Amino acid sequence: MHPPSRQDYTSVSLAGPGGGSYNNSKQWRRQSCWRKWKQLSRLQRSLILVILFICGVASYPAVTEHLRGRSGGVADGNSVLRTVVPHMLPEPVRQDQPSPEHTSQRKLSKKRGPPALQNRLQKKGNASDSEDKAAHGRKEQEGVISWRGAVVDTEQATEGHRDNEDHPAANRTGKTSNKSRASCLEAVQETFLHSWKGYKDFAWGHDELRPLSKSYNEWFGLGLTLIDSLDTMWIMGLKKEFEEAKSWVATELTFNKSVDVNLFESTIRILGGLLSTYHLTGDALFLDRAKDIGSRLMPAFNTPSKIPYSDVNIGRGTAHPPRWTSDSTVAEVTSIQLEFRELSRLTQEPRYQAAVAEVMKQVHKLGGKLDGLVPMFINTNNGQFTHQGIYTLGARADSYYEYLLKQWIQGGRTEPQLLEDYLQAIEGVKKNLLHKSSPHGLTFVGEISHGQFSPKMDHLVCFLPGTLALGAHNGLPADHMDLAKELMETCYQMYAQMETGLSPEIVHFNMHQGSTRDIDVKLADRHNLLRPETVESLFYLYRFTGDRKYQDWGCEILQNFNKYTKVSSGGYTSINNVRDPDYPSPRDKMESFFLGETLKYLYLLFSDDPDLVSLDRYVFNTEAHPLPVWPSAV
Ligand code: DMJ
Repeated sequence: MHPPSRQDYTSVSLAGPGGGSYNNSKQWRRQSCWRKWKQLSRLQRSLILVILFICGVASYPAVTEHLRGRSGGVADGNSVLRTVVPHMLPEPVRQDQPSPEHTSQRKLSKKRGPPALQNRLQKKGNASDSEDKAAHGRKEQEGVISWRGAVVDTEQATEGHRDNEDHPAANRTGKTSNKSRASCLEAVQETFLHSWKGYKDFAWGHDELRPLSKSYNEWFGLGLTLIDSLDTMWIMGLKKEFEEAKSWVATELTFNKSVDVNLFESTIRILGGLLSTYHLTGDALFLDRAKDIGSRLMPAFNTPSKIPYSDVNIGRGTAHPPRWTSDSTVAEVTSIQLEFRELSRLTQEPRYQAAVAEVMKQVHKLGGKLDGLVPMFINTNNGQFTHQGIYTLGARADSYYEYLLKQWIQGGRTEPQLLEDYLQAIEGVKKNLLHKSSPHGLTFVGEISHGQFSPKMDHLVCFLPGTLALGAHNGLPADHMDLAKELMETCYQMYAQMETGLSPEIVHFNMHQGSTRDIDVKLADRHNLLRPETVESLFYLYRFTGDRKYQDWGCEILQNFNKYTKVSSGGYTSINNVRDPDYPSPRDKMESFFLGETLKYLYLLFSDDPDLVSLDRYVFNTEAHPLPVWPSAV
């Protein structure tokens, strides 16, 4: 890593071509000016010099910003001169000017990939560049405001293409040209390959890459990033990389080791990743491995209440709660169902499905909910909610809501209890957690803490627009889609209003009149872990509305990941400070979900092919691994 103070500087020559040759009239004008200057008193000359100096200083930041190619100021109007990005985080590839790497990658992408997926990379939208520009121009005249160069309509989300109309890519409200969008698709594949290079060079077979120290981090010791990435590579058509990873799974991966794993994390990443790769490839290797890890996780359910423990030793077949408590996290015990239900269907062994269905049954019956909203902890001895009083759609509760809807969809919309709980919870969100910020009226989902509303929203909550849109697509009330669009705008603003264009982990919304900005970020919450939730929702919203602005927003986010989190030797890193573009302070960790989720959703967002993992045939688990909607249901 280069020291933070190390900076690159651009030298700018102001002398234009032919600037040195003057004709006679120019010379005369210069002489006459000089005469007039000499006629002024000393006081007059000093005054003019002072005025010129002040003008020069005042215009300096704007000039340097312009020279450095930034459009628009930072969200808070802070005019502090920003210097260049630290050397270890290179500039992104510009969308409209593919680099040589870009071009070679384009060639690469044509050659690679399973036959059925190959030509999907070439597909582009229907709208012409000029049509896009015209649409954008119209939009600007209709009274939109611009934050950090992003076009935002504060009144209403753009009326997009509706579900069931001809082609989802028909709407052209976005401001990016089709050519730029096509290069976003290539750029996301390139981003994946750069991440993979880092992982392969410095962390192969280990859990997570530490890209700055060119080493790795072990969590479970099960090749987490590799397994999380399998289906992403398949979907992107990266056949060579996929085959290398597959041979590691075939020859190196073993679950027969005494290691404690977290039930939820290993279910969504490992079991989910193996099952989805099995479905996409049809290769029995992945099903074998899925059965192995699935059966090794089962001891977690041997608890007095049948609410599973958080941790399992997959080698010894023992399970336990965390050292300090006998509680499990509600989101964790209720977000393993899609995977275990699918494992039962494939193996014809009912025990997996029975175990996770029991959890849902108990949680369904429990008291202590607030209009369908659940607390964050549940006790593994007595099966009751504990630490009650906090209701959030963020950490520790988030995917409970997601899995209510997705299980209902997975099973062919035949389990009314799941739907009832989901619908009730969304009403609970509307009644208790939904508010608007000041001054721009962004709709956000806050939290209830012991009866008090808190305008705090985790980035994790940004899964909700996508989930609401998925529900509406499956016949749930149309106002779910309206809310999805409003929240999508908010999640995008959580990126666009930060100086790096990347969202912090947690934001606080201002609600009092007279606020000058909608979003505040506490010092401890300024980090970005390369999380997927916003781009996940952009993918759903684009698929269901065809509104190009969602692709544009995703493109912008991808560019900023490349600008502020890319490590030149390979890989991307989470950062500590999204508010400091000069030194975002890298954390030296690339989470497996960056490859498993973030880049997969971005790729699907840009792909424009609704059949590439169709949302009518697949349901994504909470780690972005697509599992089939059960056949009898389609
Ligand atoms: C992922 O592991 C999953 O999406 C999970 O549901 C939430 N946290 C991370 C990504 O942010």
